[in-house]
Amino acid sequence: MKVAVVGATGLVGSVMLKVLAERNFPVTELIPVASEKSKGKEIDFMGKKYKVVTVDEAIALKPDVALFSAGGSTSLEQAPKFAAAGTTVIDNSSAWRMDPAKKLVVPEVNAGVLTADDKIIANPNCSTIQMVVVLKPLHEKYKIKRVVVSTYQSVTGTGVKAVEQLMNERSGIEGPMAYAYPIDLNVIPQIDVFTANGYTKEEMKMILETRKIMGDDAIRVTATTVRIPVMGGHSESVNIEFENDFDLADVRSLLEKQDGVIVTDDPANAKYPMPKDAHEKDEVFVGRIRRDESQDNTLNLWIVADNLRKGAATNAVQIAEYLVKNGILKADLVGSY
Ligand code: 11C
Repeated sequence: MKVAVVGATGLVGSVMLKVLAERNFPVTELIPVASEKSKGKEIDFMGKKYKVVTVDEAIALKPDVALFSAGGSTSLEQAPKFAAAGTTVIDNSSAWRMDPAKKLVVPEVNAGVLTADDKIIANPNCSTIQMVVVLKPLHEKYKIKRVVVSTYQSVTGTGVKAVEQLMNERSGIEGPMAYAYPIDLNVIPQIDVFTANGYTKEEMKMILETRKIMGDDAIRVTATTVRIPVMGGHSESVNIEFENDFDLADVRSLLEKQDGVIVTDDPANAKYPMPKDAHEKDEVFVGRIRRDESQDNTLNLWIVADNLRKGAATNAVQIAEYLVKNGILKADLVGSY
C-alpha cells in the first residue's frame, strides 16, 4: 500500500508515522509530504529513509491512501485533488467534518457507515473522539438525553509552538507566544476562536460532531473547553443524563467490554486516568464512574486520552485499517495483512 502522510513534519504527522509503523500497517512505499520549505528533508520510517515531497509531487505518485494533517485550508484545496487521482484521503482537519456528503468516523463507534465511494473521510476533533468512544455503549443501552462536558486540554492540541511556549515559560525564557496569555501556572478557558453564540469553535465541534458520529441529532450536548499547562493528553469531566435508569455495575461492565476503552477506576487506591499515564497510549481511559446524586438517571465520568494518538493519528490509522480489512481499500498486500 502506497501511503502518503500530508503534514509529515508536524506534531500529528510525526505521530501518524509512528503509529503506522507500530501497528504494522502494510506500507510498501511511504510518501512523506510537507510544505516547499521541508522538501528533500529525510524521514526515517521502518528502517528506510524517505525524502519529503510537495503535495503536487505526491498527487502524481497516486498513493492508495493519504493521511492528512496539514490544516483546514490545505485540506480543502488538496484533498479533492488526491481523491480525483484515486487516493482515499483520511483528513484530520475540520474542513470536511460537517459536510453532509462526508463521513465523520471513529471506528469503534460508526465505521460501518464507510463504503468504497468515500474518497475523503473526516477524522473528528480529538476531544470529541475520546468522548464518543465512551458514550457509544452507554447510549445503546440507556439512551443518552444530554451530555455536559468540561475539558482540560493539553497544549499539544495547539501544536509545536504551544509546547515551546509552555517549556519556555517553565524555564523563564522569553519566546514566541502560541496563546494570548501565559499558559504555565495558568488555565485558559478558550480553545479556538469564539463563535456568535458565545461558544468557542472547539466547543461547537464537540456538540455538532458528537451528534453526527453517534448518528443521533436528539442528543443534547453542551461543552466548556479549557487549555491547561499539560502535555500527554486531554481530560474531560463528563456528565451524562439518560432516558432510562442505569445500573452502575452494568455501566462499568459495558465500558470494560468496549473496544478501545480501558477502565481505571479504583477510588480506594486513588486510581483514575491521568494524562501522564495516557501519554503515548492508543486507548481511551475512563474512571471516576459514579452516579450524579443531584439528578435521576445521570452519571459522572472522567475520560482521558492522548490527543495526538486516539485523538488524531491512531484514529486516522484505524480508519485506514478498517478500509483495508473490509476490502474497501485494496492494494497488492491486502491479503497478507
Ligand atoms: C485542541 N482540539 O486541542 C484541538 C486540536 O479540529 O482537529 C484539534 C483541532 C481539530 O486545540
